[in-house]
Amino acid sequence: MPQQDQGGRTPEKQEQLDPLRDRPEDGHLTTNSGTRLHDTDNSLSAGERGPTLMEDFHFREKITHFDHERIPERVVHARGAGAYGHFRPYESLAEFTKADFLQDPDRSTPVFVRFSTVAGSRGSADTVRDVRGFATKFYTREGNYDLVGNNMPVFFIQDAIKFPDFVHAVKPEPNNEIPQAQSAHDTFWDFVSLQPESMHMVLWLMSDRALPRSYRMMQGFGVHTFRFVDAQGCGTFVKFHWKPLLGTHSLVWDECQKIGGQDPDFNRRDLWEAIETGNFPEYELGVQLVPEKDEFAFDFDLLDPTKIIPEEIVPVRPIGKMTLDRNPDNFFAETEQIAFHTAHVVPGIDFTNDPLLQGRNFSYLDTQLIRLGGPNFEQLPVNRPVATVRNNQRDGYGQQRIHPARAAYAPNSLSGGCPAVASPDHGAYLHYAERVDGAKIRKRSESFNDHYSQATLFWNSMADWEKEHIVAAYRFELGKVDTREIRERTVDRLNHIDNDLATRVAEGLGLTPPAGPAIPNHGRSSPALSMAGQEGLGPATRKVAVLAADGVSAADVRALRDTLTAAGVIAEVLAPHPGELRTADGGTVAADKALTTMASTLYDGVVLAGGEESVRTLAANGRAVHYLTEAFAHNKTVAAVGDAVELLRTLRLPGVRLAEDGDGVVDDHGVVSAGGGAGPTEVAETFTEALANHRHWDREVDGVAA
Ligand code: HDD
Repeated sequence: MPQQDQGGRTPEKQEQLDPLRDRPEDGHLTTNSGTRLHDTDNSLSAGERGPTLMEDFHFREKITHFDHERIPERVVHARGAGAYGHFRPYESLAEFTKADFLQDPDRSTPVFVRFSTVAGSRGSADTVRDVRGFATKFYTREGNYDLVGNNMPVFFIQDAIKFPDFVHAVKPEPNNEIPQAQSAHDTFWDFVSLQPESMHMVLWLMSDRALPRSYRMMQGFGVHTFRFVDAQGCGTFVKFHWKPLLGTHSLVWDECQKIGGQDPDFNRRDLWEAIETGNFPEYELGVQLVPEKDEFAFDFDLLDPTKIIPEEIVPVRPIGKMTLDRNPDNFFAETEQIAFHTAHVVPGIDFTNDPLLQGRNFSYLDTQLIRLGGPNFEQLPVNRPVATVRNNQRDGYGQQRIHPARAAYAPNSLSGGCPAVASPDHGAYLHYAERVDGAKIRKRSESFNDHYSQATLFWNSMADWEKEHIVAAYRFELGKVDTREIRERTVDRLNHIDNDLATRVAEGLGLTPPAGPAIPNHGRSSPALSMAGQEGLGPATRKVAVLAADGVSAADVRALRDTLTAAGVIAEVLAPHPGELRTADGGTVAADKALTTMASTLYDGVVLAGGEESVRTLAANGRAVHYLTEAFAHNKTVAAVGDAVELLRTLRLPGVRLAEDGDGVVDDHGVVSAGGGAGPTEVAETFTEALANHRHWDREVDGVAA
């Protein structure tokens, strides 16, 4: 019998959490020891105007608890947002791994995913230029498996011992704690320009991958080469990929900076709202599989986390789908207290000797001890495995379990030898029997030495607009670097990747461009690295602003709402004021929000509804006009319906042809308009199609989107 997801409510984990959920509506206010209270507004005092009494146990308990509410934020990835969901494999992967959760397409496994930025502190903005964390906890029947990945497939350093150096360099500078959540400062660029192994990852960081439109539209990567192990103990190298079904899409830098002020919770809100409205984010899990015999078949080392395996060499095989369908009930209890650990593995999944992974396997357990206050963090509700936990580990801060057995040791006879170890046939984890032999040395393998070829591969694979954005990002970031030598050194590094890149960046910084390439460009590319063409399922769940004012055409608003909603697009009517709008035919329509509280940056497209009076009002409203010009400058889909086309015409959008009288629908570079030959529904339909392209990069807009 296939297991029911019950609307994706992941039954095992749900059942486990339910009894722990607070039900304030079920009773009276009490102290932590359960004594009922009759007043929580006034402290106990000696007389009406007298001092507060020490005896006031309620006051003391309430304030003491408050004083201790905070725990240390994560040393990296402090800002995040999470959700529950479930994962189901498409088919059995028994050929490669014995991992139980990858055997049966009829069985779904509960998951919790936490997305995050890396550098900023807990209260920083979502839309900063940064890597995004993509960490998934699978609550499998064999124990928790954590896939702790990022939205970029490589990393800054090759050995975990460099991680504190890297993080100290990217975090705010230690003297003045500036800047928050930004890599655009001297210490970051000082470090990376002296650490050529970071060049590939820095290029990803300067690309639009660092500015995701949504966590729902972001790829994820396990980064390291891991190992699948089958029932016979045979290994296969594996790299993990998450692919969002909505396609991979980004914001542009100008938007990011503005959204940082307009809605610092932009990505968090987007995830929350999508799940609340039933638009459950979906991701396909894919694997690149490499037989062990091919370990040395590549011109890079599989153990080097600054390298990808190009998809054209080893294709990504889709193996299952994850759906996120439930928001946490309490941010702190769940999203903040979830504890990921790369060494949370299950039988069938093992490590390789990637030195970054080896170090991570130490760091994640260690960090939870300080962050969550002791060794019992696995007992926090969100961390509890659905598999049974049984061992001789005892006591410690916050111990939740009552262990009745006298014997907390093995071997024992008092508890009949229990808990007894399991054999691999009964699900015990057996480390892959890799043969290891070597002298103790501190030395990086020579096979890790090529720091530039794959950076060049990435650069070569970019569309023109992606290259333009990368160049602009380097100019911005390095423009914020005060030390000239650091800027020069970085340009020199870039010249090892590509001469054109180095030249363009140097020119933007007023530096002398390099005379010629330091290394000739190898000319290879990998189309899978570009975001161009990664459209996904269509326009569904995109957000559109419909601009209107009193006197708007009711037919236009209706046609827009109906057509957009039918395509799964979220349409919001914005007007000079929220509430009811008078329509041209004497009726009313609802305005969802005020123009002033929103901005074009918070939408994927902007449409101007018709209606003579409404258009006249909006033409005189600088903010409304700004919605249109700004959305156009950010290469978004823009449209005008009926007589609103004339307002669009007055904006003289460069290089765009608008419909003339009598024309049908015209879509020119994502600007949609119609003359008398087409009605509002047809405009809305063409607009919806154009919206699915995400952006229209072929517009003649002078660098604003970069
Ligand atoms: Fe890490 C958190 C991803 C290298 C040490 N890391 C953390 C999170 C993600 C990653 C997604 C947030 C998890 C959550 O949402 O709670 N980290 C990566 C990736 C890496 C990587 C993809 C390289 C491939 N990390 C890395 C190294 C070290 C760490 C080399 C240390 C040697 N990472 C940590 C940490 C964190 C962490 C300090 C902070 C909070 C936590 O673990 O729970 O232990």
